[in-house]
Amino acid sequence: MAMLTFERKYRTRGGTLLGGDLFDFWIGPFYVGFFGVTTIFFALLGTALCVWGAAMGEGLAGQTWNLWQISIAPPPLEYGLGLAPMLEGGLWQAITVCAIGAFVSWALRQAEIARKLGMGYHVPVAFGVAILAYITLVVVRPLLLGAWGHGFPYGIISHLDWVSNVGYQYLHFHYNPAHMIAVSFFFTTTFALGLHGSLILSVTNPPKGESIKTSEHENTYFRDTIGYSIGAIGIHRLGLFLALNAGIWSAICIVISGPFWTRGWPEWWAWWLNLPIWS
Ligand code: UQ1
Repeated sequence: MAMLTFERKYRTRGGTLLGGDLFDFWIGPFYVGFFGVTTIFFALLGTALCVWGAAMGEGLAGQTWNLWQISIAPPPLEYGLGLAPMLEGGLWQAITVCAIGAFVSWALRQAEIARKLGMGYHVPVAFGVAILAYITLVVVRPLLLGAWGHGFPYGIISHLDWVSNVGYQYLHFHYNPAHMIAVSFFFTTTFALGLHGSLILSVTNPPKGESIKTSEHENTYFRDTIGYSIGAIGIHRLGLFLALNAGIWSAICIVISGPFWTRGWPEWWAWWLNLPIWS
């Protein structure tokens, strides 16, 4: 049976947050909605501005169509929190507005679809954490430091250079305690996904001629190996917890660098070396 045949019964009207039933329809398999329209608008405009910037000479070393080297830079620090001319960071400011507009529109479209289906808001809330991490980088931290120039440049190589440079500005970023926690959550997320994905495939993708196994086999596998199974819902709760914390601690580790701590991160650990218990 084609997907669209049995999915038709889930296509319920209403549940929109804005616009009533104006955009309450589907194009092929895709729900449109007011926020689908605003997502397309911001995404197309932001992309066009990037292409225009590339054509006007924004690149790591002057004008280039090399996809790796194109870079839309934020304004020089001298512009502070003001608006900059288009080719001196104004483009970056406009693209940032488009990016936030598109990301937030997408989250609100997810919320509308969740309402239609009578689901919880877990998906838009989770995506909201990713948006929060981005906004921390290009809005919150630049605001706290007093200049849009503290945002990162929009380019494949250039944003990596930015991460490296900002890291070395604090001598050794791996000594940032929030960075330590964020990295640990990223690694644990991939570990949990590896365990979960392999477990699910191992029970649902048997060799030819053999039947699929059940959740009892999943539980038994982990009880036999480590004496504990977190369960089918539990692993997804754990996964969501780990993934959201990776994003949240990433945002924390960068927003405290500068606004809260301006010296090298290794030096922050002086509080540990200075504990009276060592003397
Ligand atoms: C697990 O216990 C479980 O329950 C059956 C899963 O559900 C399908 C899993 O995917 C995984 C990975 C585990 C094991 C995880 C822990 C934290 C013991």
